[in-house]
Amino acid sequence: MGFHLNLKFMRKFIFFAVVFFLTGTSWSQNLPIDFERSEHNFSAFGGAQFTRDKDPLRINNNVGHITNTGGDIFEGVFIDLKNGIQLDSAKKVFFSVYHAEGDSFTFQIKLEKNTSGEPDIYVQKTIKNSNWHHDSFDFSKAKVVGTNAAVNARGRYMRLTLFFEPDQLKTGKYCVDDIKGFASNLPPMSSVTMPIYDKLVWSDEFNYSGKPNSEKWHHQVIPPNNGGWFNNEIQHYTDKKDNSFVGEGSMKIVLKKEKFTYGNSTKEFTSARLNSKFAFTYGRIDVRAKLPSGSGVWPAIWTLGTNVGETGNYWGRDAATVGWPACGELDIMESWGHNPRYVSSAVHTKARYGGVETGGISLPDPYNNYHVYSMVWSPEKIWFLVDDKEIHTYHPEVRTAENWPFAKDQYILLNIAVLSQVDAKFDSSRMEIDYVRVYQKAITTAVNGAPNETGAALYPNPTSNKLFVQGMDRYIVYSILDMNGRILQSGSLKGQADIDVSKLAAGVYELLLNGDDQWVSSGSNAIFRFVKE
Ligand SMILES: [Ca+2]
Ligand SMILES: [Ca+2]
Repeated sequence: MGFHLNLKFMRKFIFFAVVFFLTGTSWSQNLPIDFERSEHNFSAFGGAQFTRDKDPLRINNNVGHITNTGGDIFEGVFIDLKNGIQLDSAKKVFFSVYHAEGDSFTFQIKLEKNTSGEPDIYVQKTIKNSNWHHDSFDFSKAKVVGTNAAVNARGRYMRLTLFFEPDQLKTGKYCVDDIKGFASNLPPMSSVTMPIYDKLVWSDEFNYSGKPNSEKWHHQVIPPNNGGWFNNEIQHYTDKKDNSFVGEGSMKIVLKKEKFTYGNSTKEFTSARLNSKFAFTYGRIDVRAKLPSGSGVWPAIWTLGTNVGETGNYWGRDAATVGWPACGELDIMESWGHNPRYVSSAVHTKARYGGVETGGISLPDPYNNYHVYSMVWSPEKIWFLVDDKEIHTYHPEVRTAENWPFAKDQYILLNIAVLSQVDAKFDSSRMEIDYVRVYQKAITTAVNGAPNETGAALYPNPTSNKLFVQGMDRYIVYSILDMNGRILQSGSLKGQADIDVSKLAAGVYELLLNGDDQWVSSGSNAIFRFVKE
């Protein structure tokens, strides 16, 4: 729901997303890439061609041959790495390149995490050698694709893309060999599976009549931006029953054409914006709703950090410590009337200067039919679902204060905004919400040595130095969280593993095990609560 993004940047972002959607996934394998094995096979896009063939200068050596056909300014080749390049301690990626025509050329290596949440990065330079040129790129001085901002890259990158003469329509023949870097020894990202949150902790079924239950909902009516709202919205929000009421099993939020004055500010439309008086960290939220329609009409089901300093919201009174987007914003469902029937989900954080990570789906008729809009929010990854179908995920590999403000409470917002392109004949439209349900995990209190339903066992409990985890035969990722959901320690385990907890202060903690379905039969995570003495 947040603020509008830079469209130019977004276009470039969309372009890359489309390219990779069309070209699919190449064969996964590991560094170094020396083209001596058949799996060292890149996928070409944008008109480029790739073959694995003989070195033009040295017999008995195979190299990658890339031909630019001049078909697109972003023609290139990419490969998906099985374990990725890790840029935490070692920051350099080594390579050899060769230009058949012998002219100088610009060479770029772009790295992507293949998970949303962090920008793609690149390093490039102009190379003048006519022979093989052996060099390295320092990714501590990488640039962000789209903004060209400098960044000291960290974490694991899974996709490696090569551009010769990027941003230019140029034909040419190039060779590449011996791409080396620090291969990650972490287990593949796919081992993080969706947790099952199945204990209902808060809900409103709207099985009553009248105003929304004031024990559960707060009306946000004070316009925080000089008498108005952000994003050039042209409504006031009210707590009038005309704009929000409950009956026949659902809550209605009604956007109306109606002159309304708040303070000195008069607007032509009224609507409602509700804040939940309940906030939570991690869990699943399901909202079953029918949407309003019309050009310029902008309904949203979303969450914000309770620490957002915004005048008039329910939580701002006590908890405001940061602004937007540092508080974090999770858009479970947004829809814009100018793009009918399309619903999308997005994540806003400080990491992309408030920019968004987004994904969506077109529904046949979200106006007359109920759909369930859901978010599953775990300590590592967030899934957005429509009718249980995944439409977007957010999974930064290295979570920082900038890209992951999501280890703190968020509260729920339900509203309809309206933008100036609304039809002159627009009269009113409404969102109907059948229910809002929040689920969290039923936590296993680990009994000393007794396996839980996933087959894992933890002992001793309480412990002073080490926790032994037994019962898995595959890599899993673990995190130790404090009771505020903050991750204090994480890593990967295999076999009869132990975790050093000697540095933790005495207290109660949770151990989260992100198994895969080879180990955790339900495909879910397991959470144990343990006591450090
Ligand atoms: Ca080779
Ligand atoms: Ca209901």
